[in-house]
Amino acid sequence: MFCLNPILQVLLTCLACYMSVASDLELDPNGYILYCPCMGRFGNQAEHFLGVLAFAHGLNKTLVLPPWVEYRPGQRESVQVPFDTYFKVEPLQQYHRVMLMEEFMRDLAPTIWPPGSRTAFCYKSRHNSEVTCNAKEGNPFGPFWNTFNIDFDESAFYGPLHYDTHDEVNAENWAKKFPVSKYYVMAFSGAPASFPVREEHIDLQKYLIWSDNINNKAESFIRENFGNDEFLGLHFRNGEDWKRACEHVIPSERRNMFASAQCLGYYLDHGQLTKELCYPHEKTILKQIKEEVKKRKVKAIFVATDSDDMKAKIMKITKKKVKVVKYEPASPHIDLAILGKADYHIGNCVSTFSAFAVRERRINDKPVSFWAFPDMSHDEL
Ligand code: GFB
Repeated sequence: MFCLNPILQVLLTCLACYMSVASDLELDPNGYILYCPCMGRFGNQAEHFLGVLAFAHGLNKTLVLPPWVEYRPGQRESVQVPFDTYFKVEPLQQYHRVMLMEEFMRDLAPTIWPPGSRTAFCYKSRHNSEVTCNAKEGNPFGPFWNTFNIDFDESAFYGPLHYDTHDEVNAENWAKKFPVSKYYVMAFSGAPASFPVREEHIDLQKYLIWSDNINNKAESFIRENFGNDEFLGLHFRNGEDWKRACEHVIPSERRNMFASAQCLGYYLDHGQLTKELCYPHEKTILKQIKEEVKKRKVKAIFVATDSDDMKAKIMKITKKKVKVVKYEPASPHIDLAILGKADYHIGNCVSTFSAFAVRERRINDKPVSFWAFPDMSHDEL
């Protein structure tokens, strides 16, 4: 276990003074939080990220920004993409102290978190028979930490503590159980955050600003394809994995699934989860597009999708009077950036990918709407 004894604390203070002069990097006396965004793809990881940001803020520790975990066809192991490939770091610093994991590992870890002193944090052991987090077992766990040559020497279990640091007693219990003098760097084997994102953390999305690279590509695409014309952004989540996930919807269970609170409300105040909301019928989709085009008088549509863009069908129902385009080669992040900027929008209420664009749009007071919402099951399709 990595314990900071008084002598080491003095040394760290001296090191902090030296480093602040030498490299502009000051050590955070309250410590650091690292984590692996080991669950799901971008939408899931983004929901977790907002919660972890709030968690680090609540515990008043620097959040080390992990790379995004991605999966490439034909590659067995996950690929780690630096956080700032997609988002700027500075806007996050307006809310809380953050630094890139690449910088933390290069500049700070050799002194404050050297090999031999690394504790993995998890709620409870990942296998009942062993008293360890097994933080590197499986994909993406192993590849994630291996990206930085990190091995763990100890495990620390934080159950039954939870992530809600607005709860002052809980926040105090974190500090009592894991005092900074003993646990200066806390590396979580998974995101210390609720999934899906808690309602009170949704607004933190305002600190997630697209990198210049993503933003410029989205803006040039919009300029080249739509000029100054208004356009409607559509998100179709219609791949096979999604179809299978939606088969698990059981309306009588009366609960949310993935991001469905974004339209149904966290307490199902605006309706029930249905299969149609999750995987809308093609007729529902085409009917909604037709109505939206008529209502908004748009001449252009942007389609983002993981699978079927439905381009031919959209052109048919709009009698080829509307330009329909998608971004190529496919890029989830540029798709999201364009969806965020569209004048009007229809997304999938259950998808956390869709939810990313919806949070951004709501923060910027742009209209949002969803497939098959409000409940269209009684309408004639
Ligand atoms: O982002 P994500 O966790 O959201 O996973 P859901 C969906 C992934 O599909 C994205 C791709 O990260 C993208 O890689 N994808 C989806 C897209 N829509 C688009 C799009 O419009 N354009 C592009 N280029 N790519 C759920 C997960 O996905 O799917 C669950 O939350 C589970 O963990 C379930 O895996 C089956 O929430 O939509």
